[in-house]
Amino acid sequence: MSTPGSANKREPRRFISGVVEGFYGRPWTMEQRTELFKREEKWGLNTYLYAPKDDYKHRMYWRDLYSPEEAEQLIALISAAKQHNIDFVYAISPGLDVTFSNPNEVAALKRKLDQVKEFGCSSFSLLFDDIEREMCPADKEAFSSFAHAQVAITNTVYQHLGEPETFLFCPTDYCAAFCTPTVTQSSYLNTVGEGLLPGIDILWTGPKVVSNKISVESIEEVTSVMRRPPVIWDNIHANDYDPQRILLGPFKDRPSELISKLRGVLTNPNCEFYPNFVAIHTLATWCKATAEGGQRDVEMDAEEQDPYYSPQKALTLALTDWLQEFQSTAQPGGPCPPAARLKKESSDEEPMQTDMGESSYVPGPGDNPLYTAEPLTLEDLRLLSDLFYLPYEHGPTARAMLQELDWLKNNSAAAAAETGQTQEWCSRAQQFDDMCEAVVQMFNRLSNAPNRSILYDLYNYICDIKSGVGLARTYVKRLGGQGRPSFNVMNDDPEPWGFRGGLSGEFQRMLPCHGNRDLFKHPPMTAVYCIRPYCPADKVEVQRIFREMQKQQMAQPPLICDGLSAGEIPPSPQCALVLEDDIGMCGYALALTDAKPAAAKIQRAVSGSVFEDFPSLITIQVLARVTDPSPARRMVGQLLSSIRSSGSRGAFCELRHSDRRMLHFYTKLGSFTPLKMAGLPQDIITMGTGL
Ligand code: GDL
Repeated sequence: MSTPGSANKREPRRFISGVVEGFYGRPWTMEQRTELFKREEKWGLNTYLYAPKDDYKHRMYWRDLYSPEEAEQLIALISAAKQHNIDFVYAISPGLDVTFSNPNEVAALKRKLDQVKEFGCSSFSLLFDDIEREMCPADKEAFSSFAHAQVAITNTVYQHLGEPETFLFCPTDYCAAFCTPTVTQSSYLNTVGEGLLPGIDILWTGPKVVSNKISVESIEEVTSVMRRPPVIWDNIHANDYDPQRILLGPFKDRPSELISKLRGVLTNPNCEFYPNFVAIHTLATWCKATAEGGQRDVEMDAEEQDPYYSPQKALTLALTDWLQEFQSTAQPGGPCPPAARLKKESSDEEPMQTDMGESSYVPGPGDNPLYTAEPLTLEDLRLLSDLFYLPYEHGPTARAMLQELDWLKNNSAAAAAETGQTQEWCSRAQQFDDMCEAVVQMFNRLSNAPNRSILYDLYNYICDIKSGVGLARTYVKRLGGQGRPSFNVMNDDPEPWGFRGGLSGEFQRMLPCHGNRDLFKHPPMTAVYCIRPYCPADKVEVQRIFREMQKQQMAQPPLICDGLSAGEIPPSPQCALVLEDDIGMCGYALALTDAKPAAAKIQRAVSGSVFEDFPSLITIQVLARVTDPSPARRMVGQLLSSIRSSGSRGAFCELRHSDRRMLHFYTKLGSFTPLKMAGLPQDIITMGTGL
């Protein structure tokens, strides 16, 4: 039975803040969740949204009621949340297979939520994220749209449960990127906004699924469409989409001005429970950073723009507290404190080596000294956080390391060819080596820390970064002329850690440009580009770009590729792409898998051996307004991959000496090197790459 309308008489509702366990993969344990409630209470957060994607009865078997054993656990959990003043919100995701128009389905949903209500839960949530948008025939018949179907079932369930104080709805279009054509014009979101009863709050992840920044303007926009301020489901610290990443940087790039414009923020953090200390602690600091309640920060760094919240300071606060936690032995698998060690009996949870009973071995004069663990430091944790920072940003030390490696790589060959590496090179190589050593030391001290629960959650990641850094370190040593040949990173017969990443790594490396984006070289950009196959109707635009670019160069002597750009020679199949931005076409990339006929056409003499190694030709032009080199790089990558599939052994390009921009571009690509060709007109350079 419903208890109508209570939403209207309520006091101004408190800002919802806390954690959503909403990731894919292994759910947290009941103990971890109880620990979470303690932390949330201590740090001033107030909500926990139970939504583990891979929990059977949350999503896949949403209709199934809980067994007596499961019920007992949930009852205990809900009561633990209450004890710590945490609002336990039970979420259910029926969207995989629910038939909205079938009364039995609605009844099944009510029955399940009634059961959870009996466990003591009073806050609920219906989630429709990550599901098919297509309705079944029966629903199409009953509802004018998917949004109408979701609104109907949500309102029914909300009223059935007595209009709970907290009731959250997650739309299928839960971020701006999913809205078609735009947030304001999305008919889905407008229907949801108009149709959902006012006491129901709506979850929103921001501009994207994992939002780099969330601006005040974007929230004002979505608020007007939803007819209520959203509760942010923040995926900034989620890592379920990439098994090589864990996010240990501070909550960031959400201006604290947002607090007064939102209904709440719930973070959906890393799958590993213990490393979420930083994610949750910094979110809690952010939540306190209001103009009314917070201290205005008078020592604000020039880079920081938020007067009430500094991510760097929040991070230091979090890491300082986290350091204490690493010292704790009060968890399974940790070493015994010395006094307890004498009394403790062996337990199943203890690793073998700590099960030493009362052995307090004292080495003799000629014996090995005992291994002594150095304590972990705040600097170690700062480094750890820098190495595993945020989805779109590496921490300062990680950035510095990448920058140094890049410089050492780019400046080594020229210097070494003459008199060996310069003094500057050597001293920077040494500094790089020191930074790598700090990572190894951090790894050692972390592995020795008493709190094994945190360590085990972090272990794969720190091992991975230690190996990655180790490879880079060996490479720099080799550039500097040190290191045994067997250390050669490019060894013909490496150990498996010399070709890392498994099958997935192999797939990535096979894709053009390794199929990846390095954050260091390509920080998130704001312009959106589209690369699509060339079609005959594009000929005029391609010619226009060609002429525009030609204006800036001498047109004589002609290049082999000119006929291609001018539309006189058609490109080979699958070998033509165009680049567009929001203004229009802004570049193109064309190729011939066999360049011989085109060379003959302009009577260019090219030696047979060059055509043997590099039978194909590519040309690319990008207007000056495209300052980001990555779209051009991606086009070249895609062309080379098509040329390779045609069976060609290599490709070349021709450039004029005066075309500094393209020269720089091809040089930076790394794969193209200058080709020596007799009889080439003086101001033309040819560069080639094997495939
Ligand atoms: C998502 C999923 C979430 C997942 C996250 C990160 C929402 C609303 N849903 O799209 O379960 O953990 O991405 O991969 O964010």
